[in-house]
Amino acid sequence: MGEKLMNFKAELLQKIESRQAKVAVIGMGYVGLPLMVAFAEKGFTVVGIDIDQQKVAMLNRGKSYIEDVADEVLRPLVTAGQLQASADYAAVADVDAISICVPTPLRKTKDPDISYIINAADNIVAHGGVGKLIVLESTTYPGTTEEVILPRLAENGHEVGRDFFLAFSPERIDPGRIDYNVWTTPKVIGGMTPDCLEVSLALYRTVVEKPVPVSSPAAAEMVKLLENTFRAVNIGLVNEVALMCDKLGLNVWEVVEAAATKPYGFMKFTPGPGLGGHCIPIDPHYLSWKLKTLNYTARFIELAAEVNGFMPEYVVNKVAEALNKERKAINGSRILVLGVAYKPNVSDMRESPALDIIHLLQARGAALSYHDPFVPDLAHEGFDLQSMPLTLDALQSADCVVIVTDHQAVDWQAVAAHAPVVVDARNAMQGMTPHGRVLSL
Ligand code: SAJ
Repeated sequence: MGEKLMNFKAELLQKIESRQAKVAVIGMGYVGLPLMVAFAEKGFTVVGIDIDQQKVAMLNRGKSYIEDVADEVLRPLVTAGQLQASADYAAVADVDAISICVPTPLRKTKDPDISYIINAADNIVAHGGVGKLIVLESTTYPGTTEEVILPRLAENGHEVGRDFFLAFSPERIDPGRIDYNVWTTPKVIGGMTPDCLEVSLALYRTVVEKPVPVSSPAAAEMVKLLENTFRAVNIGLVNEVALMCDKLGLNVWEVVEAAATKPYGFMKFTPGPGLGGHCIPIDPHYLSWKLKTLNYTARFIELAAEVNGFMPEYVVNKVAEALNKERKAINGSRILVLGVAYKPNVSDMRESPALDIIHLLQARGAALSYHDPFVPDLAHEGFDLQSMPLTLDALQSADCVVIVTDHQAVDWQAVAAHAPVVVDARNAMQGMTPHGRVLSL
């Protein structure tokens, strides 16, 4: 090993060991902010970089904008000068390690949009990306680190593992989860070279109880996609079981609950109105897109997307069926959508199936309203609604209440007691004594 590498690596390991290393986190969202706090709490000096000036200003005032990070945690770290934020990439110039936690959305064409990752890499290079450890955390297709990031960092003859270290480590931050945090969630890490792996393990070992080394960044990229594709495919399976139970005249909720009594070899997933969120509906398409470039069709991913994508229409068909039993049509009926966030007890609307359901009902002429304690306003292409209070009158005057997201905060007893017709896409009426007609998935 060359003299230069020996010094660079030894120096970086020493800085990490002594907590003298300065860490930059690019992307101060639900992944980046908790990671910044974790490093700062361990004694590192941390700078967050984000294009959102509001996030930068709030963080520098010790104010959190992420539900999982309390002001009381943030403020002392900012006051102590251990944590700061900047909208200027120049801040990466004098740091020793950089974690990239920027979004990886899909384009309208369902193709990966890695422009945020590329922008981060180009800015790191522009501000002297050499002599640092760079770890990509954003979920992306296998090969991104090696095929997209590495060439940019290796410009001007810089060599990975000698002039800079490069690794991939998928984020596993689950907003709202309290049983696991940054320290207790094992973290997979794949380095471009053995020295890259050694240095990234040394850094992450300070904030993660169980780092999990794998053989390459591509393996680490694939691990994350397996994790979330596993969910999308199993949710697709249980949604298809719901469609099969409907044909068989069986109660899918009873079937799932009974299957879940199997103490081994089964993992419970529940049917629902479709697949929402910023991870599960998106990540598998990164994998299927990459495999398409290798002339391989990821059949399970595509089939799960088809089944999950049909569920909003299936729910609307159930609404039509329920109203038909009352000799009513959707057209002109007052329909109250109950819960619009993408999953219970969160305010996040990204990819929420409620949006599809509302569009479909609107297209069939429904007089729409909604209630969601976490979502006061809902402005989307073609509609601009406000959450209405869940009063007795709102329940009694609706021709049909559609339960799309079963937030714990909702008074489900009142819904059962006063709603004349309910379509229940979440089994929220389980155990209730409904006053009116209830159609479940
Ligand atoms: N859903 C179902 N049936 C299920 C589970 C989920 O219809 O049995 C629906 C949800 O309503 C939602 C969508 O699928 O619309 C996704 O739900 P999710 O429970 O997978 O929650 P997410 O999207 O917040 O996924 C995150 C992921 N976390 C990370 O990527 C770090 C995922 O890996 C976690 O497993 C998941 O949280 C979790 O378990 O909460």
